[in-house]
Amino acid sequence: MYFDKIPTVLTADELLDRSFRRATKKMREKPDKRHANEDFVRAITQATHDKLVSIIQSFPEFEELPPFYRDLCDILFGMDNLKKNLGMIGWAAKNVRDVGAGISRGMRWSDTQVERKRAVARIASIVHRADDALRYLNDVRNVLRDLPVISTDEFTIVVAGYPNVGKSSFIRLVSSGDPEVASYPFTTKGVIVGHRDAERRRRIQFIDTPGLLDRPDEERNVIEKQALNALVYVADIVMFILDASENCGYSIEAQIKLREEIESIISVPMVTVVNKSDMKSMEGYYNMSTTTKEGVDEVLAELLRLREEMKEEEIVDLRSELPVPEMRRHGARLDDPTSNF
Ligand SMILES: Nc1nc2c(ncn2[C@@H]2O[C@H](COP(=O)(O)OP(=O)(O)OP(=O)(O)O)[C@@H](O)[C@H]2O)c(=O)[nH]1
Ligand SMILES: [Mg+2]
Repeated sequence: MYFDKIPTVLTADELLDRSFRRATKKMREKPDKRHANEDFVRAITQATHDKLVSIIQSFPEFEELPPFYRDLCDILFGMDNLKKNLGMIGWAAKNVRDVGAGISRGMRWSDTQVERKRAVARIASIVHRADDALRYLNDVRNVLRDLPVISTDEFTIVVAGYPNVGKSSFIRLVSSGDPEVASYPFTTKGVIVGHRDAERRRRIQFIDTPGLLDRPDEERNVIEKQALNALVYVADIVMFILDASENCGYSIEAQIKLREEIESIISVPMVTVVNKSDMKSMEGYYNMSTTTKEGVDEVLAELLRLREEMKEEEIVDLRSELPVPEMRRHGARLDDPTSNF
């Protein structure tokens, strides 16, 4: 994963405290009384600079992440915001280095306690100016660490639909995913991953998404945008759930309109399923109830059938792209001694 190794981002005070300790320790190891203050300034400059640089390096290159994660980071934090805050840390690192180097150079002629104090104060002031950015990046780090790990190798079924229609109930029933289920909309606020074992130790990845409303893109909230992002980038199949009973609080017409919109933006097959069939079912669709479990096996069977079909298509596709072997094209036989091949 890209995000699980990012260490806690220290606040300005914590960072200065560590740099101080590192510089003091270094001085104790190499006591050179003649240049003690100059060496201390050099050491604290180096330690502070290195710590700031290591923060920048601990974050991934956001623009170069796979599209799903890149857009997710943009949705959650805003790419410009990320760049601005990382840029602030870069600014602080460079300034600490320049100021520290400048002051320590001058200390060759006047190695005084006063200059040493001046350097420490200047460095502390620069790092404090980056304190907001450091705190912000620590919040980012905490969110990134909890993002779901989405595999790009596993066959992926993304479950979508209006809020409160039973998406999470389905995911809980058929996979290892453990999303919260509740009787109010927008219970699921991010993308949640579950797995189901399939043949030959291959797993199917199920992705639960937050509910979507049928409304223009610019009005969609951060929660909805995450759902769309998963649909567009990671789905091999989209399973769209309708609630014909309208117990979810939304009309079936609005739900069907959303279904059509989703179908128009994705390029993978879509399976539409009416849930809560214990209350109301609808002709022309798969019907199921995650409460009574009626119809759930049939829906699963259809998803697996589609998956098989897609695998076969892939094989055919691959075959048609294979170059026809030269020998066959010329009608030559391997065991033909007169053949030039
Ligand atoms: N009667 C009935 N209720 C159901 C069924 N499936 C889910 N529910 C109920 O519908 C409500 C919403 O279920 P969730 O699984 O949280 O729905 P969701 O689509 O994940 O909702 P959001 O995360 O808010 O988008 C809960 O109170 C469930 O108990 C069903 O088959 N029959
Ligand atoms: Mg949910």
